[in-house]
Amino acid sequence: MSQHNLFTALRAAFPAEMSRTAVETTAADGAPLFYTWDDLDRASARIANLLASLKLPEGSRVAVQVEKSVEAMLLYLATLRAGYVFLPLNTAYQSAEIAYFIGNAEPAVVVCTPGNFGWVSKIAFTQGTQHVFTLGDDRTGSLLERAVHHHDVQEPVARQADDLAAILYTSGTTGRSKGAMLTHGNLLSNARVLQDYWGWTSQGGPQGHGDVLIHALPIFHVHGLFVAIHGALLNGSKMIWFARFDPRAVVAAMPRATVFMGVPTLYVRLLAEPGLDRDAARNMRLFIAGSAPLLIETFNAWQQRTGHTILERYGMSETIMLTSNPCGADARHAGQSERRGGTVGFALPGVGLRVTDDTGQPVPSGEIGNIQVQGPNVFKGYWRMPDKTAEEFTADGWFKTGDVGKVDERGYVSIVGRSKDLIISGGYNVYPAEIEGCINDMAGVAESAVVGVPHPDFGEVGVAVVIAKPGAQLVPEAIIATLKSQLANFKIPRQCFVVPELPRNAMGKVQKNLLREQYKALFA
Ligand code: MCA
Ligand code: AMP
Repeated sequence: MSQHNLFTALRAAFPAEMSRTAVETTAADGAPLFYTWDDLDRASARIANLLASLKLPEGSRVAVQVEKSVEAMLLYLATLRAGYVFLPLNTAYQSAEIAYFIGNAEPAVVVCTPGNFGWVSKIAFTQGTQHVFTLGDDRTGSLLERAVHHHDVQEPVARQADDLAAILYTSGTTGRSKGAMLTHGNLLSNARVLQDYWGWTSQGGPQGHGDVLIHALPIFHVHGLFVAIHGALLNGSKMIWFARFDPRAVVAAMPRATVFMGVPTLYVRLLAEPGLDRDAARNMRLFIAGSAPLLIETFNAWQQRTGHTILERYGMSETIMLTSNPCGADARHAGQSERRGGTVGFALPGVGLRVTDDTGQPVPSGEIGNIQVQGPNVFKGYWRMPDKTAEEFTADGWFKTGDVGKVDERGYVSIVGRSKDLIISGGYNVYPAEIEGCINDMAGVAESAVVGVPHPDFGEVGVAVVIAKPGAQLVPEAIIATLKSQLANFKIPRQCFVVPELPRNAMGKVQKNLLREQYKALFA
């Protein structure tokens, strides 16, 4: 049987010299920690063999909510090896959110932090999960205790390109989160395109072994889990691994690295670091930004401070990467090599991208419309939601991104807005409908609206505007406190206002644009 397991392709790219350092990091006590390529291979084999020993049904989901660690990455690789489906969960999610994901995905295995075992295992066992393991960020927990008894050699389970590799939950503009189903073929095809497009190299670099990636993003979303990890592994590149983003430590690591990936907030925070200058960035080859709009001010400031031009790219959980500014000259676009601030570059090779009006007709270049895409990177659909999946595709098979943008005559794509009601805060997506639902359920609330307003650090943050029921007395701080007990911290509005009425149009619909305008200077 042909082998399309993504792990097999990643493993084939490991360098012949398996004793070389693959990951360099710092232990919880501050001591330096090194993992060789051999360590990655053998440790992920042990975990894969542990998973195989559980005799799980075909297509089983392995849901994981743990702090970032190299072992958490190994668990991802092990899940691929064993042929199961990886389901990463943001560590900020609270019990009600976790209960929904576990109930919806019905994972056969759940892995959580030792500290959360009590409540997570209760939810998991109630929902029918058979196996709950723990994994701490200091190599503690039952997962590794069990894995150590398994063999350190494992043949990756044969997978077809169309078989599921991961499910990533993304919130919906209405209703609950949807699980985007990504296949081995989606992930590998996109990783290979990026390997070529971003010029990953195994030559040169500060240590002579080619590119070295600074990995400072969380690993429960596309950016840190797929774009960054696949990029490094598929090139046999070392990673300098940070469990948490610390701007000073990242600047200190730059002379030993060549590639950095971050959401715009990371760039804003790095620019606030006095040590960031041309000398610190002297060995760097590529700074990549995405997940949220990069302000032109940040793009320009970075150029001035470091002499490097940030490469901005655009993607989604459902599609992985869609467009990118050029790394070198782009052959398909008349040799264009300019990274243009305020644009997300060209559609990647193999990605079809079109801009349409609301009737679905393509608009001429330069005109604004809805962005639709297709390609081998586009997901298989939403987990157990065939109707939602059908809604998000056009009759001729294009995926509706919900982003609004334009393509200029040279092929550069710009995102100018979103037709979906979404706030992107520090690179995390926040769906106002979910927050409004929680507020509307509170006693004394008649109605609410949550809007995104500019924020110097997070790009955008939410502001809640609430109407009380007649006679009810609402306290904004109490509303925020209740939300904090229900939702992940990044979803909590930064401010809450109780007002007598919301602006409405003739149809009675709340005019969120007017609220955004009213509160736009709150954090200026
Ligand atoms: C933390 N807080 C936030 C956020 N993160 N609030 C809003 N938005 C956030 N993103 C809250 C904390 O709960 C805390 O609240 C307060 O802000 C201060 O926390 P701080 O210590 O400053 O935060 P941090 O721990 O330093 O985290 C900031 C961060 C982090 C490093 C920017 O949010 C982060 O790693 N973001 C990256 C997200 C990412 O990887 N996105 C990629 C998605 P309190 O004080 O009240 O407790 S993939 C994707 O979008 C697509 C596919 C793509 O194109 O890549
Ligand atoms: P997610 O569902 O978390 O994967 O977020 C995907 C969304 O992030 C996209 O639909 C865009 O709205 C947004 N996004 C990602 N990259 C960029 C970018 N470079 N510029 C503007 N928006 C972006």
